[in-house]
Amino acid sequence: MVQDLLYVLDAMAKVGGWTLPISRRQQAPYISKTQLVDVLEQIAILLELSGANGFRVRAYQNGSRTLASMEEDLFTVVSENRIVEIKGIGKGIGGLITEAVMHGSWGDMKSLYDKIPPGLIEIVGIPGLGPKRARILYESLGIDSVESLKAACELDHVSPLSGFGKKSQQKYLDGIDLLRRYQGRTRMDVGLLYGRALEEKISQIKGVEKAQLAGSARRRRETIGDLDIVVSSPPEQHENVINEILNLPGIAEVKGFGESKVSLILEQAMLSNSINSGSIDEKLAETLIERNSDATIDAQVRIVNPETFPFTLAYFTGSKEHNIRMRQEAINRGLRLNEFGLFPENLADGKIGMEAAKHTLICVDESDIYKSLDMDWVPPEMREDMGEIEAASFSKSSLPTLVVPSDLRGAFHNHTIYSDGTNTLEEMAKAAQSLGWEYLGIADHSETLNIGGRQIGIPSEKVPKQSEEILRLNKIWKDENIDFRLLHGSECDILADGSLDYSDDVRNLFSHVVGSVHALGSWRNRDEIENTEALIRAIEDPTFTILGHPTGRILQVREGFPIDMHAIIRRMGELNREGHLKAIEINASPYRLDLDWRLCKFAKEQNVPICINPDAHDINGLGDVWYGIQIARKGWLESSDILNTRNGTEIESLFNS
Ligand code: DGT
Ligand code: CA
Ligand code: ZN
Repeated sequence: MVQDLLYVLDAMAKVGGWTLPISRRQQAPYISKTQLVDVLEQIAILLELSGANGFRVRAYQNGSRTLASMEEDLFTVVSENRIVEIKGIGKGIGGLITEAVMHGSWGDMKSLYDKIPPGLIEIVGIPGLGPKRARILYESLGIDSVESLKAACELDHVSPLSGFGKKSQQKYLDGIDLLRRYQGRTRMDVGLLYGRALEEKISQIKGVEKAQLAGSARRRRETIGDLDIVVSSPPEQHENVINEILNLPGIAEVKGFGESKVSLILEQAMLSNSINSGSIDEKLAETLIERNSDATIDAQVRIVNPETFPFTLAYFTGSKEHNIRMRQEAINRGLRLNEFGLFPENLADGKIGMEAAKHTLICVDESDIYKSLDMDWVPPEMREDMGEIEAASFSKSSLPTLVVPSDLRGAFHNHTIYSDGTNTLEEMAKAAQSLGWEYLGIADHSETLNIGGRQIGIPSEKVPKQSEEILRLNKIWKDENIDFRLLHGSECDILADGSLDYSDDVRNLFSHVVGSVHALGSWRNRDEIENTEALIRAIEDPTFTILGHPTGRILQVREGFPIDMHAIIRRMGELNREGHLKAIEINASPYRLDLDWRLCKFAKEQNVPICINPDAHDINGLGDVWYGIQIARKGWLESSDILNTRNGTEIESLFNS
């Protein structure tokens, strides 16, 4: 079952359906065994969806399975023309494999891939719903997406079909539900959007003194399970406040409520006409609404008396691990700490909840709680029991002063219409200036990057044109005494063997090179050691400046490739100590947030500078740095640990040296 779900999730992840792998290799074998195993399996499903006969479908299923269990090296077998001698691989499939391995092409398979609606691929794999049934649903009811399947089941259109019935229909609904729950967590940007909307709506209710987001959202985890909101209100208002909350717009379902707690499922309408602060949020809300996303998120709301609020807020902010340490600190001082207060042991005896709360030591805010335990207030992002308890204690008082968004003076990794961006150099520059930045690093894609056969990267011969345009713009600003410059960098592909795209001469034209892996296929099919060696090779190149989105992960969609990130950071540290500038980026796109926050402290200890890069593909994308800052804070970083807090002149001279 989990296998089924993973399979669907993976299929759904590939927005727009499946695509045939494109080789990035310069010579055979162009396509790896793992890639072929996947493709053959996909072809079997696509054939079944398109109504091909069962014999053909099974041939591809068998082919995939046979290949997966083949012990001999595929390239050797293919080169020696022995592939059709393998039991389970016929002439047709043998030919397909040979063509893919030796030439990297797929015959006429592309038309099969193009023919099937992506939504149809998504519904295959919902428990009990294979390609055969998906095809019947498509032909008889026009069902071509998870959404349309859900609607059809709810309207009872599926059960009358011959061979389906009420039981199957319910099973699909349960399956869709399970799928959503399994996907379960929500990206930080979307979670915060819902969280802030609810926070604001509750704050405006009469009788509410304060409503504040707690939980993983307040700790700025990269994904959020459910929202936790703590509400402060005088006791005589609680009943009314709860009623008002239950009547807010945008609630898909009330899962339960009591005297001090409401458990909700929020839906998209929560975002409509919510008074949101900041343009990033509004943009995202619009996009979600445009896509008519039926994403929902759970929210737990706790209503407490004003004097209890700081304790409840601290408790539900977590993390659980941090709370456990805090409780121990309390015990060490003869105190008891929970969501209702901080009690001297003897006073709290035998009393629970609000009854016990009467006996608490008084704390007007969170910092009072920490102070009572001889500690500095710990910023919520750091409450993960990763050393903050020790650093906060009065005996050390060594918590870092965390970086804030206004510390940034520019960024190094952004795209324009020269590659896959949608704004011009000038438009991007204007947007950066309006953020108060002193520089904007342009790093369009490099030559080899193509998606679906379309070249995305800038061909070598067009690089000088971009240089000239940047020089021209920089001169204008200089003449006008405006402290702003574009930095002409490149997001240069790191090829599978660790070499960098473009010739040395071309790469030397750039002010900085953001080296990134994009052809994930071969990196994900290799082991950690090979990948680590290849990446280190890339980093050692004299033109290499910044490691872009280090693992290539897309949150909740795909894992990054296997890599020993500690080894990478260690090597970068050595190179920095030898006088080279080798920085690592926190890709601030909320889809990536890569480098992971858990590795930031290590990078800092190794003296590897961090860049917070929005990887913007349009002017609005620049705002993503905010998410990068949250992650940097979560990783204990201070302004001085971050390269793009330096001023424009400093950066210019650093990149020139
Ligand atoms: P999430 O929702 O999975 O993204 O993560 P959190 O951290 O929001 O966790 P959640 O919603 O289960 O609970 C919110 C906070 O409540 C959690 O961070 C710490 C506190 N908490 C929950 N359960 C426990 C517990 O069993 N022990 C302690 N000490 N604290 C807990
Ligand atoms: Ca939570
Ligand atoms: Zn990239």
